[in-house]
Amino acid sequence: MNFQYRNPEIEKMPRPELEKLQLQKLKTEIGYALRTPFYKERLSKTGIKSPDDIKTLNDLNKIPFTAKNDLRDGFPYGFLSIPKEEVVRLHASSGTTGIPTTIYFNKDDIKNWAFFMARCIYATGCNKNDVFQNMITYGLFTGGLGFHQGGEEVGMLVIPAGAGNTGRQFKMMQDYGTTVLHATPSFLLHLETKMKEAGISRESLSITRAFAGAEPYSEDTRKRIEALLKVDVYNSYGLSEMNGPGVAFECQCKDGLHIWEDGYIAEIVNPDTLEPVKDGEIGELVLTILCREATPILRYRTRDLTAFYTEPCACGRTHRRLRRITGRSDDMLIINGVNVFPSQIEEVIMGMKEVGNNYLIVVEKEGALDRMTVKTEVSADIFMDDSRPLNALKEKIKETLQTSISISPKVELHESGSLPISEGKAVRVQDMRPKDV
Ligand code: DLL
Repeated sequence: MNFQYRNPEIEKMPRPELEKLQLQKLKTEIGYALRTPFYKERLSKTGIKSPDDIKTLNDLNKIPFTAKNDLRDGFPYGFLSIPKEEVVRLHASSGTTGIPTTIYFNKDDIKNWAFFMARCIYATGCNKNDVFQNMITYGLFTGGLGFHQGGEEVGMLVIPAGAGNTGRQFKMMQDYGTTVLHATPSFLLHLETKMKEAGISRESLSITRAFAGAEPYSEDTRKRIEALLKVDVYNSYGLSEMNGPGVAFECQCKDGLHIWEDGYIAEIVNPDTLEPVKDGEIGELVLTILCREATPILRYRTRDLTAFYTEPCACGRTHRRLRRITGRSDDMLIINGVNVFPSQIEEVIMGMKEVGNNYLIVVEKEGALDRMTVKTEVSADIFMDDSRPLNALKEKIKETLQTSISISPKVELHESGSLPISEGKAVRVQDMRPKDV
């Protein structure tokens, strides 16, 4: 195979040199962190008062983990390390409550993000001759703009298509001769179903590659998309707290995701003991960002479960590979790429006096897409045989959820006391999606 490298001197850097580079960047990042109210306080307790207190990469172990709740508690500016007038952008994702996790960027941070994204895209064999249709949400979500900047950096023609509307997507693919797609894996499968329904022939399209990420999927799903759409599918991993996409990506070997270790320090720990797992064992990924000034985040508990590959990759890159994410160590659900915590739904419905005491969230597959149903009891003084107030309540729940978590689930109302009660801890989520990861 003919591999291409965007930054060969870094991508194939011998590990001792790579670790030296990490140490140097970690010290710089600690300097940024010490300017934030949050880390100033936290690091002072560990005796780290200046970047020079970090002598080796092992000194990272002295720093406590950072959790999503910390980011929430620091909302809105507790993690900001630069004056506000130097911030040029923010992105945000949902937290466990209504408070979003907000990440700020200065101009250089945005450039760095594009630099890593371009490296990912290039590693799959793309170049400036490609036409790249970015079929994912633009906006506060990082998938749209993250890939957009990376595509432009590679020099591809980028179509900011955004998510949804398969009819329009096919039209653009045909009109502009799209060669590369980016979407969630569920949307790629959905696209294929719609393609058949619309009678669009695969031969009328020029697509060769697709980037798929933002939600977990199995190797079987990858193979299925590849067979149906006749494209090479590359797994793409990232999270808003670490910029978004561009953290880890598959190369042309399509066997594990290279994590860019000049941009991130990756650790894998046992989620219960928080001790490092043995090399090759599954645990929770913990990340420290080395490429952002405005919002430094150290030892972030991603909650994503994965393992390091122990063998080097055939492509010659020295940056370690992660296994496909197999699940999470918390209860976050990902519905068609949108992150949702059950607690956010609870907050919305339990705030309504017409709603009773018990509820259940059911997630299923409907065709290729995820479908969420919120089943909730109504309060005891509502009569189930009067449909007008019931329909109004359904609409109210739907609209409020759409506004607060960008998901419009099916809503089912049940008589007070009729939903099953579990004997132990309440079971609030029934995830019926096939678990083939
Ligand atoms: O999903 C960033 C992204 C956009 C990644 C586009 C790839 C493509 P968040 O919305 O903050 O950011 O969600 C991050 O999504 O912690 C994982 O649980 C999950 N996730 C992301 N990529 C993958 C993947 C973006 N390839 C959360 N496989 C992460 C499995 C993934 N899970």
